[in-house]
Amino acid sequence: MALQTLNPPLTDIEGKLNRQQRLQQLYEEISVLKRERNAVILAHLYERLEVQNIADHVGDSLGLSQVAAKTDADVIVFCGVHFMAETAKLLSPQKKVFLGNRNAGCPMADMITREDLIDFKAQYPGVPVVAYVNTTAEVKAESDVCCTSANAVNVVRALNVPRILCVPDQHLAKYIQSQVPEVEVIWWNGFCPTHLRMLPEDVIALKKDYPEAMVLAHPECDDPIKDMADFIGSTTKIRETAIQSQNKVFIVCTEDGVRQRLSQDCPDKLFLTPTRACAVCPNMKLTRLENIRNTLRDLEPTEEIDIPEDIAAKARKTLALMMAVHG
Ligand code: CIZ
Ligand code: SF4
Repeated sequence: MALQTLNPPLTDIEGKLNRQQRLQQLYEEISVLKRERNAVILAHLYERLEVQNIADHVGDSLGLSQVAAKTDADVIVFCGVHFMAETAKLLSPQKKVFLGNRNAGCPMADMITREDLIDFKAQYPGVPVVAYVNTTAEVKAESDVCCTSANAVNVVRALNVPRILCVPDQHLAKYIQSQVPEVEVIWWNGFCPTHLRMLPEDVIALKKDYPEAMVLAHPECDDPIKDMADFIGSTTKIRETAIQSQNKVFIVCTEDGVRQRLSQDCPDKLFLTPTRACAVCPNMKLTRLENIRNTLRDLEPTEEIDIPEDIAAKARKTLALMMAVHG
């Protein structure tokens, strides 16, 4: 009996050592391949920590795509989901762009197709379309201007129009509406399944145990969570806010990668997650170090992100207009 209780910890330690050795070997293989290919690795804050830790840059999809465009890399490996790699390709048309794992898609981005948007626009002739960056290049190409969760409110204000169509996230749209009441926001009914798994009662329960905790929420969360938030913003803004804050306890209402990253960034602070179901985006966790190694090793031409030029040109315009109205 005593032996049985002693054995599992030993196996655990061996397992951890093996995993550490395997990760170390993959890190080395990736570093060599990265140099050979003159590649830059980008990781979204929702990615696994080991993926974030091998990346040259970590952040949100637009910020990462902008940073990569300024490098002289020949190859971009984007550890994130498909629309993010498309954004990187739009801003770096001369570079070869690959997803860390080609199967990583975003269910929210897939909730509106180009055809859906054409029909939506036909119902509201002349009303400009504001597309969240979480959209396919095809949907961006049918839109007037893009926005991120960080700049959405300012982009909409700068448009100075009475009505907008907002796609695909109804929750970001409702947030914009609350901040810019003078504009009528007509939204598409898309949503992020991961952000909607966070429940207000879990935030309330955590607040009972940690009344001093600061609540940080992503606009993709449902209204009751945002109503409780001390800060609402993009992943990058949430991270900056938590790092700079004097506060020691935070309830992080966004995908769990951000909480994990913050726990690594600030070991002296406590980061809690408000969900019993765990706010993990399965698509964001698809990329493993093996996938990055294989992508860099093979540079498989059929896996390259390829956007037809007529679509790319129109989609690029919507990103350019966003940057023009809001840096
Ligand atoms: O575009 C991004 O990076 C997303 C989806 C989230 C965020 O707020 O950074
Ligand atoms: Fe899409 Fe939500 Fe996953 Fe982000 S967290 S990639 S919006 S499903």
